[in-house]
Amino acid sequence: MTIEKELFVAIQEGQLRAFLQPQVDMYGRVLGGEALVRWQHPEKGMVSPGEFIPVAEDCGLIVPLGDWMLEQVCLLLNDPRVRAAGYSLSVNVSPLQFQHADFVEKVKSAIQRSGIDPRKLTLEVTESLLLSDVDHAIQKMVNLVALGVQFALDDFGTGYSSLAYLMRLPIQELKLDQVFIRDLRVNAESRVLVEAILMLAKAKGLRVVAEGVEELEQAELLRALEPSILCQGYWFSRPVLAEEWMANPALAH
Ligand code: G
Ligand code: G
Ligand code: MN
Ligand code: NA
Repeated sequence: MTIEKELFVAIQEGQLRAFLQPQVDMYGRVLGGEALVRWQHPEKGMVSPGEFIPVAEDCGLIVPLGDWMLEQVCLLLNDPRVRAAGYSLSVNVSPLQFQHADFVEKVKSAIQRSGIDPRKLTLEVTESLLLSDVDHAIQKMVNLVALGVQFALDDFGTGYSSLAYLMRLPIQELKLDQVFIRDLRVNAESRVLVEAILMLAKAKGLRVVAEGVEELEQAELLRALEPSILCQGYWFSRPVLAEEWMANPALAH
């Protein structure tokens, strides 16, 4: 069987799993997390999305996969433990999924069916959204923001778009790409870039999440630069099976 066919079957037969990676504030409190898909393959075990997301994007299966993840995240947000803790959850939205004519309706109906507070749902998009019709993409985002949903710009700082262009997007959050965090302590240039991005975010009233925080020193540096920053990365926790997280939400240190 080709991987496309296997993936099709996997979606049909419920082999996908939602994992969550916590996002932590400067006091070590978990405020929410990012949902990341995994494939519980009957023979290969847990397959990483790096191996099948590109395939799903090429063959269009990213649309049903993305629908499923959105549904899962709404279910999780509806969990009484998540509600009680006030967590926000974010989910990755692939360009093809976003460009789909039904996307706004799908999000709207997922919110209505689950009865969640839409402000707790963040859609992570990348600047590749801007490769097609920009005005149309912005209009769609505006319609979703009107529903109460939040937008995060993922992998911020690694793309090719001009800042002016990016700042036209109606987003509420920037996700600092892990390349900036990786050598924050040793590379003065990375640090200057991070400081500049933090200033920009502050001026625009955007929340910032740092990705790929693997060491305490990185978290401390980031928090010294911007106390309101949220950190996500292996130092706090790897992505964990959503059900496991629910059972023990205070996983991060
Ligand atoms: O979790 P991991 O770091 O292995 O993820 C690898 C890549 O797969 C990342 O770029 C991540 O954004 C992407 N990814 C993970 N889960 C999803 C998902 O549910 N939808 C989409 N579109 N991408 C995802
Ligand atoms: O593309 P996106 O930013 O959505 O994907 C995030 C990816 O980063 C996921 O695949 C996740 O598993 C991975 N990740 C999360 N924390 C860390 C970390 O601390 N270090 C590294 N190297 N990768 C991480
Ligand atoms: Mn992401
Ligand atoms: Na990212």
